[in-house]
Amino acid sequence: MNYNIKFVKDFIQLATNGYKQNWHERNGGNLSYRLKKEEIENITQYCNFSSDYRPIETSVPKLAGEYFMVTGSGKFFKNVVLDPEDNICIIQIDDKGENYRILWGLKNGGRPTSELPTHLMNHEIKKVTTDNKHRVIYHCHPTNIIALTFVLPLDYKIFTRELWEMATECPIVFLNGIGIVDWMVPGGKEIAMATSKLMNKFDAVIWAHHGLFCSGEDFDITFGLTHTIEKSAEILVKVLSMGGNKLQTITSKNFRDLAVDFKVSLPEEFLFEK
Ligand code: 2HA
Ligand code: ZN
Repeated sequence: MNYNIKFVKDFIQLATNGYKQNWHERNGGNLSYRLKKEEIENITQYCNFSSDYRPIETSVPKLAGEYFMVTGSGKFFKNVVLDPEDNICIIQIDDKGENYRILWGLKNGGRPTSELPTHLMNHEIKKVTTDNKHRVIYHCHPTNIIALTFVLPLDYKIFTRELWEMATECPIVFLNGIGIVDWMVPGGKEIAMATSKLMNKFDAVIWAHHGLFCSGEDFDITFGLTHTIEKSAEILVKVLSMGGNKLQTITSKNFRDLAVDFKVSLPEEFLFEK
């Protein structure tokens, strides 16, 4: 592999940065990237097209033939930069959208991430709803977001509004809010279906008592979204830890004023009176 190719470098760098944020204990978290046409041309020389197809265990017909770079199941984010070829892989989806084959990587064996069904179903919905723009799906275990799922109601309107209040730029960064999936068994089609349904509307979905999924056009946007959400969650945890009595905050009227100056339209469902 040529590690100077931009998407390859960016993929590895995101894994390293996520690890440094403490979002990837042990083998926690996973990352996938949908390659562009011209990027595929630059890596075919490194691919082995004779490997067998294996079932995805869900169906993603709109991703037929697509190529993805993904982290390996059971692999540690910490190790991606040290030995990419052992920890990540490039896969291709078959023409029905039901099987994948490994073209490169995982040189010592293994499979793509255990959350492959959720990654691919999220990619499928985002490919359609963003007119082919979104290419990165990132799952991590950020401490403060997870902590909040024990004390806030698991209601996307309350979560979104509470997090918006913690940092002025939040409503600009996650204007459509954050979705929430109640606790479910990870790693299968069921949680993939619940998550991708919410990805219709949101770019970020919380898995209660587990972690966060974010979607974006590129690595910086997706990591930045994750970082912004977790930073505001950290502030909220601190506010709640100081007794939770806000003497002042950003009000619905403030948000409306912000929307005018920033020329955005904030969904009214998050601007309720409290
Ligand atoms: O171990 O984070 O959700 C990878 C995961 C599973
Ligand atoms: Zn996880």
